[in-house]
Amino acid sequence: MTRFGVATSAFQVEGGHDADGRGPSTWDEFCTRPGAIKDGSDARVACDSYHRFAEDLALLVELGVGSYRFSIAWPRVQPAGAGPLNEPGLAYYDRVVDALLDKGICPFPTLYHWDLPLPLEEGGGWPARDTAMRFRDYATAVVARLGDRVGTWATMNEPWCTALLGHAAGVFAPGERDPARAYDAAHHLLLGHALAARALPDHDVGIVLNLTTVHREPDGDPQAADLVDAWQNRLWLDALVDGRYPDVLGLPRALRDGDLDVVRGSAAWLGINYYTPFRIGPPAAATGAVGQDVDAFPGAQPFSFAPRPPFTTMGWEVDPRGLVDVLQATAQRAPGVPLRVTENGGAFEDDADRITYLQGHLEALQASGVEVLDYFAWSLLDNFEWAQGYTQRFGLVSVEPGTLRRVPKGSFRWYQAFLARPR
Ligand code: IFM
Repeated sequence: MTRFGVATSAFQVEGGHDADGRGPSTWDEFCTRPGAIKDGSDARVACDSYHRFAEDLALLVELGVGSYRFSIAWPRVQPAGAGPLNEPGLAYYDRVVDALLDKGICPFPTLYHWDLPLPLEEGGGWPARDTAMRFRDYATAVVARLGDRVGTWATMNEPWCTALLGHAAGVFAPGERDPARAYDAAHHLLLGHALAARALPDHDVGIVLNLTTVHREPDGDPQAADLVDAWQNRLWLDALVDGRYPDVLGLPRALRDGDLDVVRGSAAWLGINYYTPFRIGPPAAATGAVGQDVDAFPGAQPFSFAPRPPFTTMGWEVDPRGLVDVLQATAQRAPGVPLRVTENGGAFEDDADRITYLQGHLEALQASGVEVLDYFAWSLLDNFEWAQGYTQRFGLVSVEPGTLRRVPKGSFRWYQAFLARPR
């Protein structure tokens, strides 16, 4: 039976950017770059969940969730990215875990949701092999502290975003545009996940991927469709399931003998973050239209995306059928590996659209026939949406600018009623 929850991530909600010894992350630095964030904002305060977790907890209890997916901020726990741990930072997560358990809510932590400690970025970041070892050590230290109460861990959230949006398209931290380094980063993210998972044999350690369906329109560019699918889906699944990389991508320069043996079979479960399908249109030369992140698919000639309405305010197509397809495809690709939907939701100005989105996707979840252990709606709160700043509202709860007062939306009440239904 599926357990239902909600999700957030540390950088997007916590704030407290320099509280109790937290150090800067690569995203803190990225936010200072002119033009990097759409509304010029940053996440120094965000929703201030670091100081207001009690309020968030009360919302979780009121909502009636069975689990809460949150992430642990590496720069809060180990500001240098190596060496001594920052006790007050770790103590915060200790309190979060205890408070959730006390209310009967399962804590579901992710160890890395993009906020790399800045000293590690400056030392080479994910394109450098050492970062994978540092992640293993950090993960081991956190689990040593919280693992008596938390059995299931996610290592990485959407490594595609860090590697490809961060190092090829340059629209996410660290803002680099170098495809070869992006592929090295992808490899080291997988290696870091696998080293951590293998160092924690007594825990249930998985990874969260943003997999999606890739459709080629009748006039769509076949080479682009193949490359998009390879970067978005096959790279991660081929490595994790079969210990290889897709032929069309070649091999990362960073690959060393034995690495893929470590990666193969290292995910005890797979988390799927599903938001939207990709429809690949004609080469851009034919349309003049280039999708904003096409550079995140190195090797493809400029091509266009052809999303169909309705759209979220992110410009993402709403297509619940895509969730059915991605669940069925992943279940087939990774037989026997337990699946979770670790994020699903939509950014809308009109909350009625959010309800329609959630309802459609929850029906799709059921219709897929695939066994899914957990489903997490994204997100509990309106929060810092990365390069989009505060312009996108994914929350079931709005957060008033200035006062940071939490105000549940109609979608909160709708999900609350859904959760209360007997199953
Ligand atoms: O807000 C993000 C989250 O951090 C990762 N998955 C996608 C969400 C919406 O863009």
